[in-house]
Amino acid sequence: MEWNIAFMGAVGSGKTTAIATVSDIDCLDTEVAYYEGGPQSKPTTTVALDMGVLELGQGDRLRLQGAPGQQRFDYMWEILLLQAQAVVVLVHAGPQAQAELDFYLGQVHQLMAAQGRSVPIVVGVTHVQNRAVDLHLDSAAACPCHQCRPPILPVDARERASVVQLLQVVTALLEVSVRQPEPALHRWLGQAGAGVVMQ
Ligand SMILES: Nc1nc2c(ncn2[C@@H]2O[C@H](COP(=O)(O)OP(=O)(O)O)[C@@H](O)[C@H]2O)c(=O)[nH]1
Ligand SMILES: [Mg+2]
Repeated sequence: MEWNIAFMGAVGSGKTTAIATVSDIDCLDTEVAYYEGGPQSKPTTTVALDMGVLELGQGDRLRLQGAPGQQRFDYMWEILLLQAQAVVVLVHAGPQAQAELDFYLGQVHQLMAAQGRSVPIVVGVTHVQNRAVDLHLDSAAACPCHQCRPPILPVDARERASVVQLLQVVTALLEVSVRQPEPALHRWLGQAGAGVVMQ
């Protein structure tokens, strides 16, 4: 069985790094130098996608697909989300984190709704080392139903164990969504307005 996991998030949030850190194959990446401008911390940017594979054993694998962070490449977001069975949203810790989270979660919910689908989402907060970081981010506001509350975990995209831990949460949610197909559950929760937190 193969599962496509889409990595979304702003430029510099760690998508390319996270995929390269855990991939069992040499990653395909599409890094190019900025034409102009760009953050000082980062000389290149992803223009199409990152692609890695995490082998789960017995022929099962996660295909890890990183989206470009820049909004001008948002046509790639739609293509990757069309194929995704789950989504990881990476957010760079800091004062802009909630706005980034709202924006990218909002995009995921919107594009999934347009496809009539809903998939498990996990949020990873990167760049949290050696800092007292407030992880009290709210992942519920971005979905119109206000019931979806994707789990939020700190992650170091440079450390294999940390990214694997994040992906274990993703696969656990995938297993649940196979047994209880999430679009149906999502619709039911939205209609019922039940006070149930769906993760
Ligand atoms: N300290 C720290 N640096 C990170 C982390 N994740 C990524 N980086 C660094 O941040 C920079 C941008 O990461 P990159 O993967 O290119 O971000 P992308 O634009 O989302 O693909 C790189 O120099 C990474 O080494 C993290 O969790 N902690
Ligand atoms: Mg990248």
